[in-house]
Amino acid sequence: MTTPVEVVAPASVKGDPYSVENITNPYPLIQRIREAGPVCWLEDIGVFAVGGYEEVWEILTDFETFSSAGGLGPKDIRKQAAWRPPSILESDPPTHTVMRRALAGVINPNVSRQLRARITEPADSLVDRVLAQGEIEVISELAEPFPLKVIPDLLGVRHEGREALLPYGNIVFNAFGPENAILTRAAARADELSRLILESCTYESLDPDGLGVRIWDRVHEGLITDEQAQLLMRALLSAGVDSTVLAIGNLLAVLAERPEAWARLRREPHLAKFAIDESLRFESPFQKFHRTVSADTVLGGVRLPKDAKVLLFLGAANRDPRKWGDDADTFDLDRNASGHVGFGMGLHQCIGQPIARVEIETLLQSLLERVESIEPTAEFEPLVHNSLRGYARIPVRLIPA
Ligand code: OVM
Repeated sequence: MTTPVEVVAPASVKGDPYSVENITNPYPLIQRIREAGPVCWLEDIGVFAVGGYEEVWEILTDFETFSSAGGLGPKDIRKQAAWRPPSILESDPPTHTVMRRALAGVINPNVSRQLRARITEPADSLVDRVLAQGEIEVISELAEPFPLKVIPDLLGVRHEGREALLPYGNIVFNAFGPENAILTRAAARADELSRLILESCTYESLDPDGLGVRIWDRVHEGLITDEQAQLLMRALLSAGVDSTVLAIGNLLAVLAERPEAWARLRREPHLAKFAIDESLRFESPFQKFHRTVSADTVLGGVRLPKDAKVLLFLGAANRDPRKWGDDADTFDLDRNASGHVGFGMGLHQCIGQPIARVEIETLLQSLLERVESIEPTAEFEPLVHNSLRGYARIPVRLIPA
């Protein structure tokens, strides 16, 4: 005999997570979502929402019940066409499995080792340059230029069209939210930017010595189609720049606001890796996206009907006191932040993670060696964005060591 699951109505929560107020400071709404129960109903936008670590983890690791093929935004792209052909992150097995295998053959630990050796000098010279300036704006002068050089150089992407990378990523990540004014503004040049990006992803336009062309080897082996290879290249270019820019920005913002943490990292540089994971937990760049329910189910006592969208708050899971303790809202260099969902979890967990980590580690190490302190010179300006959290401007003064 099976015990029937007790089913309750989800608590209703007021508040629009896409309002400018809740975007610039998501934490009060996030707390109400977590405290409303395992699953709540966001009445202002008409969607189920989950902010507890356990439930976010459960959804991310149950790809059979919580599908990605409906897209990560609020509309079901199987019913209403998406703005572009679906990506690997908008797929389920068995399609996903083949695509993931093709990428896994290209991004491996060897890549990160070679990348580290290659980008140490560029990181050092970038840091020397901004240090000579003294006062800088971190996003435009440090956080953007570094991934914008590292990623296309690594993949062998031609120079023509590289200017499309940031604005294209801005469309992609904003499209994980509703069709509001934020997305409309980001998507103004969608056709032109899509064309530039797709042209950069063809076999012919890739440098034969770069990593990107290795994806095309998988076509020649018969694992994936031409179209799939182009879309996997597109995925690396979509996912690999904006997210890392904000991860670098959030880390440096957190450390600029905590001079004692900067001083300690300079004394104990082996803590750098922990600082990076703690900042990914504490200020997760990728805050929220949706999954689609594949078949009627019950989660945390709440009935979720087939085809319903569920909004996952990764940034809430990463500050859930039941997982992280009563000081979950504190940045703590002594915390073990492993298990955070800043890179997701399960089948779709960020495949570019080793690359992002090497970029962030290299830049941080270079700064720790050369910079005595980072002093904010004006209030940091938050980014208004549908799915990413970070800053548009981080004005600081760098004091040389
Ligand atoms: C993609 C893609 C784009 C943005 C983010 C992402 C976080 C993937 O095109 O596959 O993963």
